[in-house]
Amino acid sequence: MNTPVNTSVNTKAPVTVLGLGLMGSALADALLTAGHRVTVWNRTPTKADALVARGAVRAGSVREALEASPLTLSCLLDYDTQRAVLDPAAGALHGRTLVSLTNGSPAQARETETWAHALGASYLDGGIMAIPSMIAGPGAFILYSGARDPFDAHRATLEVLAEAKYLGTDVGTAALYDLALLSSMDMMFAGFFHAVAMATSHKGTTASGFTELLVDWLTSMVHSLPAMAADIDSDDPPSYEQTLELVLAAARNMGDASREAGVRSDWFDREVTELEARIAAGHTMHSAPESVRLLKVAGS
Ligand code: FVH
Repeated sequence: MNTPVNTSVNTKAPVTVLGLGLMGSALADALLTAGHRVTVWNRTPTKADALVARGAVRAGSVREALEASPLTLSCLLDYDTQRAVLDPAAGALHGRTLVSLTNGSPAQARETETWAHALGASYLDGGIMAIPSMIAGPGAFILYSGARDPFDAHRATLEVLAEAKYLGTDVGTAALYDLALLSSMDMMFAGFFHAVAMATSHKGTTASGFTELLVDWLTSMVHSLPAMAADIDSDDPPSYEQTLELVLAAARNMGDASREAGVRSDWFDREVTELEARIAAGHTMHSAPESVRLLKVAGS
């Protein structure tokens, strides 16, 4: 983020960025690099210094920031912070577009859309599927939902940040998919940490050495997901099933091996209890559709 940008060639659409944490700074930096006129605001103004040195305009207030551009990207800690920041200057959103890239729930996205529309503003909700260093690089994508018109109008600008994937007019969809994807990542990392804790109880085993095996294993397992998804979508009998007895035996073994390795076994202990209850209730088979069905029942 060090090279100054020649702002005389910043002829692309003006954009405002609210929030210059790690992610907001990366977004503003990418827009500057792409030749946009970027106005920035942050609660702690010094965080804008590097961007201003590169050619960004520092707004003295949130109102000034909103008035500087037809499009504002908000990348703040959470929705409560976002509302607290925007409320005092909300009138300036009239006739403009707000895109929230702040992480929040589908209900918060819907509430914010209603609030923005009442102000005469267009609103898109976004979910960033990247870490700051990935912005404007390969592999990054951002999910958007909400009215189609503002997405089409600002798509070229949004594509500067990351591939822009539009999910439809139900404004809560981007947040739902974002958090569902994050949940899969969280559980993958939890599985990784558990596996490394087990494996490194073996004298001489390093996390790095073991992780080579783990990556090979998880990569091959990822390829089984589309077939499972097809089973979940279908009313036909699943293409792949295991007996509950087999799954229970494996869960017991993983719990026992965890304890022998001096590692917590709570996850497997709970799984054993649930599997025993299913078997006691007369169930015999385990499949992907059944796993999803049980989760949905537990949540309702
Ligand atoms: N960083 C990441 O990898 C993830 C990737 C996916 C998307 N998330 C979401 O992006 C939002 C911002 O994340 P961030 O990484 O920029 O977060 P921080 O570096 O912690 O910056 C937080 C900004 O929020 C401002 N802020 C916090 N509290 C207040 C407040 N009460 N009033 C006004 N602004 C506030 C903070 O300001 P300051 O501390 O610098 O003054 C930063 O600008 C977030 O939703 C992620 O879930 C990032």
